[in-house]
Amino acid sequence: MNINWYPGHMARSLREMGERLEQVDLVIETCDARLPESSRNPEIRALIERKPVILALTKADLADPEVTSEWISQYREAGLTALEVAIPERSGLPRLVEAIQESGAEVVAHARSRGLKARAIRAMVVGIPNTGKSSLINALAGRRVARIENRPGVTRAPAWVRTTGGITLMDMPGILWPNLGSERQRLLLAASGAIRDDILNREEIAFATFRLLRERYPALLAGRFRLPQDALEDEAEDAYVLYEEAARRRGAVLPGGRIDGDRFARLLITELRDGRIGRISLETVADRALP
Ligand SMILES: Nc1nc2c(ncn2[C@@H]2O[C@H](COP(=O)(O)OP(=O)(O)OP(=O)(O)O)[C@@H](O)[C@H]2O)c(=O)[nH]1
Ligand SMILES: [Mg+2]
Repeated sequence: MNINWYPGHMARSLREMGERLEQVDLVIETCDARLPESSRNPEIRALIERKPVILALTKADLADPEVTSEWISQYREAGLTALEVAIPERSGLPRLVEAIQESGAEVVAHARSRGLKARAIRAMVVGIPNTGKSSLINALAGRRVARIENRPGVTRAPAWVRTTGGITLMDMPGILWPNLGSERQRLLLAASGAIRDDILNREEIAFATFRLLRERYPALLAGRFRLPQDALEDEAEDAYVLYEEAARRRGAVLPGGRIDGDRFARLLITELRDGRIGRISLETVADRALP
C-alpha cells in the first residue's frame, strides 16, 4: 500500500468533526454490517466518546443475517446501542428513530421543564466513506437531500438536514484513518468499497475475497462462478488455480488463453459489492475480539 495515501481533507474533516461535536446531542456512527469492527475508524471513536453514540450497522441486506445478529448481540453485551439498517428494504429505520428519540429525550425534557418549546434533537452522522451515511439521512428525511453515490468520498462538507420526528441530522464526510488496520482488514475494506480502488492492488483485493468466499461461502461461490463445490471444499486444490478457473468460466480471458486478471478482479469486486454473489459477511465476531 502506498503509505502516502492519506488525504489531507480527511484530517481536516476529523478536526471539523471535533469542533462540530459541541453542536449535537448524540452521534450516529455507521459501520458496514459486512465487516463491522474493521469498518469503524478508531480516530472517530476516540473523538465521539464523550457523546451518546448509536452504532448503525448499515447495508445489512448485503450481509449474512446470522453473522449480523451475532455482531449486534456482541455490541449490546459490550454496552453499546447497536442496530442494523437496510435502506433498500427500509428496515431498521423506525428502530433507529426510536433510539435517537430515547437518547435525545433528556434534551427535550430539559426544555419542557423550563417551560420552553422543545427544540429538535441534533445528531451527527459519522463513519468511514461509503457506509451509507447520506443514504440513511435521505431515508429518514423522506427526500433526496444529500448526494449519494457508490464510491467513497461523495460527501465533502458537513450539512444539516431536518427530518421528521423532531430530529435534525448532520451529514459528515466519510473519514478513514492512516493505517487502516491489518493487511487483511485493508483488503476487506477495499472489497467493501470504503477505499478507492486505486490505493490497493485490485487483483490482490479480488483474490483475497475469493479465498475468503471459498472458506466461508463455498456454495455461493460455486453457484455464481460455476465451479464444482467439492473442488472448492477440497483443501488440496490450489486457490489460484480455482480463481483462474472462475475467471475462465466467466469469460475473463485474453487472446492467447491467459486470464484477464484485471477484468476478472473488477467483475468479482463489483458482483460482491452489488450483492450478486449472495449475502456475505466478510468478518465474523470470532475474527475480531472486541476491545
Ligand atoms: N445495499 C445497500 N446499499 C446501500 C445501503 N445504504 C447505502 N447504500 C449504497 O451505498 C453507496 C454509498 O452510499 P452513501 O449514502 O453515498 O454513503 P456515504 O457514507 O454517505 O459515503 P461518503 O459520503 O462517501 O462518505 C450508495 O451506492 C448507496 O446506494 C444499504 O442499506 N443497502
Ligand atoms: Mg455521504
